[in-house]
Amino acid sequence: MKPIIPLYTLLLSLVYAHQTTEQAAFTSVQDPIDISKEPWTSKYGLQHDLGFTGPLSFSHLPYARCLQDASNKFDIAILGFPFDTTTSYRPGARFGPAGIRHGSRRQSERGYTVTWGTSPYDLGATMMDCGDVPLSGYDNAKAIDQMEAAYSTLLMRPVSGGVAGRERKAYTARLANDDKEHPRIITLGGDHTIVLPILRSLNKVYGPVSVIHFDAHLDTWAPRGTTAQERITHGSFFAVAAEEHLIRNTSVHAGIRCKMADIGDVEHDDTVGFQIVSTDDIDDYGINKVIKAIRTRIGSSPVYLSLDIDVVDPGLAPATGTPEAGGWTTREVKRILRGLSGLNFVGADIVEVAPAYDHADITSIAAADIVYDFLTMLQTETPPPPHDSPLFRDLDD
Ligand SMILES: [Mn+2]
Repeated sequence: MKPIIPLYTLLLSLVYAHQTTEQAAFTSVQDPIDISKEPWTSKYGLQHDLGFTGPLSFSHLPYARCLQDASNKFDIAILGFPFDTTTSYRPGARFGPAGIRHGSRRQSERGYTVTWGTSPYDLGATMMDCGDVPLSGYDNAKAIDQMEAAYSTLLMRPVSGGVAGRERKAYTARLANDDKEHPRIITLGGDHTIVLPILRSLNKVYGPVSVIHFDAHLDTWAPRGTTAQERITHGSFFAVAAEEHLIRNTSVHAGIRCKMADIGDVEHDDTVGFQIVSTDDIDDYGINKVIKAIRTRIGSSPVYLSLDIDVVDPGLAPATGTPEAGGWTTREVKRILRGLSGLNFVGADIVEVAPAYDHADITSIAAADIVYDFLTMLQTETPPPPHDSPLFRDLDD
């Protein structure tokens, strides 16, 4: 029995030595693995992502948690605000950022279309998906403050200055109070209240901005409620923004068709700073005149673009919180957006995508395609001319 104890002690000391010194030494000196000799790489090359695989970044753009990682500079950022606790009807837009990214998976650096005649990925901006902001799901005041803090953080980051070999234009320096070029952020909502903290943040750089607001609803209704927080909903946030002098009285709605109390709602809307393009105006005046009306009202002011997916007909975008029948088609919205190219955009969002109500990803795909138009529109000086095809030349009218 006597040798057992020393042997046990010896074994313990060997294990201890292995854990503290030998294992560390082993991991620090191991040779790098030559993947070119491994079965996969030697036979099939790199592990590239397919359209329907890979991490979920918008359009397979580079992804970083930009709030904690400032090493990647960008000119245009995608940022998710998963927030839906100020909705009046169907909740679920907290899943919007993930849904829109999912709908973007067939998009990639192959971005040329005959409609635009260019690709957003060839126009010089460095783009990055900056992930989602971890927002409180239980305290709206805190979540709204978190959104403002996150947006301000990215808005004050230095821009990339463009992709190597491509001249990148300055867009925002001449609009900013500090004469510096600021990144432009495309925010994926979230219910529409997310625009209030965004406007608070933009105000610190640009002062009051005009707003182009695509929506079936006004979202300017007079704040009601018995607490400060109850006043802020996805139907009142623009009125709150006007109280705070965040928006100019040169703003415009596009696609309005909701039911209201009476004409008083429209008169109040005017005091908030908006004029209305109704859904039917594209039939009565035509798309080109709608575009001209919006461009004329905005002029050269710094302008923020906010697009509620419920501007699109629920037949083409059913997954939203407050659907309204009889809306614009996705194609009509995209045509109007192209016509707004060259305005002084300081940021944009798409909101109210609630994927749980979707069918076959139809709403997420539409929303992702609209974001693609944002990416191009933000880098284009003038609207693209009509598609020029040999098929249409020399045809009699
Ligand atoms: Mn809205």
